[in-house]
Amino acid sequence: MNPIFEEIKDAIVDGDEDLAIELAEKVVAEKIDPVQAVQQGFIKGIEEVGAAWTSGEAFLPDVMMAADAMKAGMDVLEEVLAAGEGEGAYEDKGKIVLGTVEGDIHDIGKNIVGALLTSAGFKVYDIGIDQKAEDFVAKADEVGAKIIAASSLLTTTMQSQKVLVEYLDANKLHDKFKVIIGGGPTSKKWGEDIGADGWAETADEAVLLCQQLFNN
Ligand code: B12
Repeated sequence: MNPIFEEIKDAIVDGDEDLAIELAEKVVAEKIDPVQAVQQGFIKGIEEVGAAWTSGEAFLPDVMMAADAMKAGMDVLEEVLAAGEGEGAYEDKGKIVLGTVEGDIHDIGKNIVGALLTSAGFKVYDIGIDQKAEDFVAKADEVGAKIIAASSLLTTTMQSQKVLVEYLDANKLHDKFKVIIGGGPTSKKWGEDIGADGWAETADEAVLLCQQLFNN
């Protein structure tokens, strides 16, 4: 494994934004695989901080600093990730509307899902955080997306994923748009229970899921 991935992980754990940017720039300059940098570096770092917070070894400001460092580094990588399969490739792969559900402001996982989907050739319309069911649907309608992807990191806001599916069903739009869900507290079973069309545990599984859904 390239030692830079470990350095990236440590930069995130330390909440060192400048170093995260510097290392991401090095990934770009030296043509190191950006997907590996995300998976082996950035995600590993934020996971470590998350675990430390959960066990009481880290505090909220530590998490916020790590999240900021993560964002700053990911911003640098976004362009090379988007260039993944060449310009215009998305036209063939399909359009996806992505967002974090109502009541939830977590966006690190969502952004990674967006980056990897983009890098796999999909056109991703990221509508941001704290989004209502009708906002997801309005955007999907506007751009002609086939998939709506909804992220939730809180047990309370998981309910908003259910509301999204119910909204589509109630408006007879579920044939038009498929819904996929994900995020920390969600599960395959939760996806099945609420009538979602798919669930993925990680961003790379989200890519496989979208590839399957677009082929059907
Ligand atoms: C970073 C973080 C924050 C940051 C968010 C910064 C940001 N810009 O996102 C800050 C500090 C702001 C924050 C705030 C809060 N947080 Co917080 N946060 C976290 C933390 C540490 C990491 C989350 C994360 O980014 N993980 C890394 C990413 C890469 O993983 P991920 O999001 O799961 O995403 C992956 C997959 O799930 C999947 N995926 C994600 N989305 C989607 C979508 C689709 C469609 C698909 C297919 C896949 C997919 O792919 C991703 C990549 O592989 C977690 C702890 C943890 N261990 O997860 C707590 C955690 C989620 N937070 C928690 C809480 C309670 C809060 C607060 C309520 C705290 C408070 N008291 O204010 C607020 C919430 C405010 C709100 N209304 O949303 C709890 C939730 C508990 C629960 N079960 O409900 C957790 C679990 C911490 C804990 N153990 O208590 N948080």
